Amino acid sequence: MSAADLMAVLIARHFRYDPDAPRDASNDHLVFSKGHASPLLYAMFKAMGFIDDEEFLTYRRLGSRLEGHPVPILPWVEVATGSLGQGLPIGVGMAIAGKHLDRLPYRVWVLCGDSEMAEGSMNEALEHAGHLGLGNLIAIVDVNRLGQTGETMHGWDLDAYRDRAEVFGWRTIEVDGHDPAAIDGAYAQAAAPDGRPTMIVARTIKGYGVGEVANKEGWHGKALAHPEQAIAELGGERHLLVPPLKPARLGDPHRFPAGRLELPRYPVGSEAATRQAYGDALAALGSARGEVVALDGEVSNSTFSEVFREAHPERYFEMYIAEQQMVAAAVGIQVRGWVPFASTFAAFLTRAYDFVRMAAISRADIRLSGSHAGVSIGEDGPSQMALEDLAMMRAVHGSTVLYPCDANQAAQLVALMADLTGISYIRTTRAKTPVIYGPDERFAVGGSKVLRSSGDDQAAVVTAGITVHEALKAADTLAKEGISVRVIDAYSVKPIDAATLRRAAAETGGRLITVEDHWPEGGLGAAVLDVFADEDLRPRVVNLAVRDMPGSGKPDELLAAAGIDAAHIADAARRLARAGPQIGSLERRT
Ligand SMILES: Cc1ncc(C[n+]2csc(CCOP(=O)(O)OP(=O)(O)O)c2C)c(N)n1
Repeated sequence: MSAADLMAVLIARHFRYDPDAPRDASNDHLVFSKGHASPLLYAMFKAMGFIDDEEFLTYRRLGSRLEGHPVPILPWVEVATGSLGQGLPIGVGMAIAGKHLDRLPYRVWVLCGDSEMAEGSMNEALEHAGHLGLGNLIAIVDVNRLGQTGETMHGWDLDAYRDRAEVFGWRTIEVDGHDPAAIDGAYAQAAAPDGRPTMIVARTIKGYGVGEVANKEGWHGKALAHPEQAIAELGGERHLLVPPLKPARLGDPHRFPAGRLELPRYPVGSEAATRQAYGDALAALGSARGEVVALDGEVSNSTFSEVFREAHPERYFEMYIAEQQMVAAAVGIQVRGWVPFASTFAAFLTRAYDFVRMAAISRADIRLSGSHAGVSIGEDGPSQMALEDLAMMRAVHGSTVLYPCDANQAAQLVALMADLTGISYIRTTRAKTPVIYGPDERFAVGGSKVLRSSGDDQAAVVTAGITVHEALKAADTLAKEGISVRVIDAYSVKPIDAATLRRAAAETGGRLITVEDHWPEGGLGAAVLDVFADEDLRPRVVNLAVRDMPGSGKPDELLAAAGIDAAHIADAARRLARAGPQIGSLERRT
């Protein structure tokens, strides 16, 4: 109710939108950063004629499109909100798409709560929007003084919000959020671009218009005790229809040139880092497909997204050290059909995890690249080592998790990612690794490669990334001792190649070793165990993973210290070979 007047004036006089063509490039965009104000959003949909009373009253019921917080299963909702502090950063992404990619003057309106302005991500958004001069972005801050449990840090001190925005280069307009004429004037001013984003700082009253709750604490998210009285106070039952203003046709969105895909080719036997291959492949993909866009968190010379930046500077966005804003921008950009790849050290993606989680709820298609995986980065020490990223990314609904071991494989997987839906993640390695696959070798999401096998394998080593090379060394050593082991490169950690794992379990008498440069929780070993958890017959799985807190050291030293190098793999295989078959009854199934 605090923002109802703000939104009423918006839809009646300023918001340009064609509900019959919600993906039309000429439409304005509206994001409810305060997603919990969904009753207001759905009331707007009712007023604009998108939904009827009957549907409105299904609010929050099982199966209803009108969930407690907005989700894009509704055609007029573009991104999910409800985790506070996300709508404005995503709006920044949409505004980037408008200004730099589509190059169309549609506007992005974002309704923010005052309490959510305390989120660090809102400050990232303010700074980026100011820095980029996103004149197409209008934030409306509903300063109703109250949050969920009491007063916000700044109460009705509107200047606290205004000053902060102005420091970041925003134009600001303070307004009485219950004075329609003043609101109308503020929107008109905001819509006249001056190269700066605009913040409308509106003084409002929470629960406005209903005496029982107006400006009172303790009513956040609660149902009214006397709804009939409230309806009477608000002027009685009415059925206003306020169709949105049709947008003027803004023209065709800008398109970047496209050509043939020519992925980089690395000679077998040479050495190259998979992070280098990420950058090389992304640049090649950018030449082939004009819709590919790259973002990076100020480490492009480490992740190698700098190769893309040099090749396609107009489609590269430096997000500085603001990982939440980086992922949010990717989500906002993909709303308009662009294909974003965002990269940073894998360890620092943890910082943006809530944005990744929400991106899945947004049904967003984004691609993430995390470099510097695991202890193998060496001297920089554990603050830079990603040791939980596989677990984190596997846990995202509908995600794809890829972990290449060589440059040609990495390049092919990057190309595959462009056409994936949902959240896809590629984990890359700092060190150069031997190129073992030819440039024409093909890989598939859900696939794996069996690199060593015989009819007499006494164990199977399942691994991915840098430890594939350790496993190959171990297999060669063991072969000289007369012990053959199978080596499986499980580069698709999710979905994992369950059929190949089942076959390996059956053909090695149930003796599997998983090896990963990651904590034992939630990574590759866990993915392998998941395959067998509910099987009648389960193999024994030895999980070699990083178990103690690593320090600095040479990569080889750290792999050895963590127990995931060739020597440790060989030891584990010898033990299993000595132990004999672990599940003889597996034969029944094979
Ligand atoms: C990140 C996050 N933290 C906490 C919450 C729980 N929560 C929902 S609404 C709310 C208060 C929001 O206050 P404000 O942004 O001022 O909105 P308003 O008072 O207008 O409802 C809180 C803390 C949340 N949804 N997201």
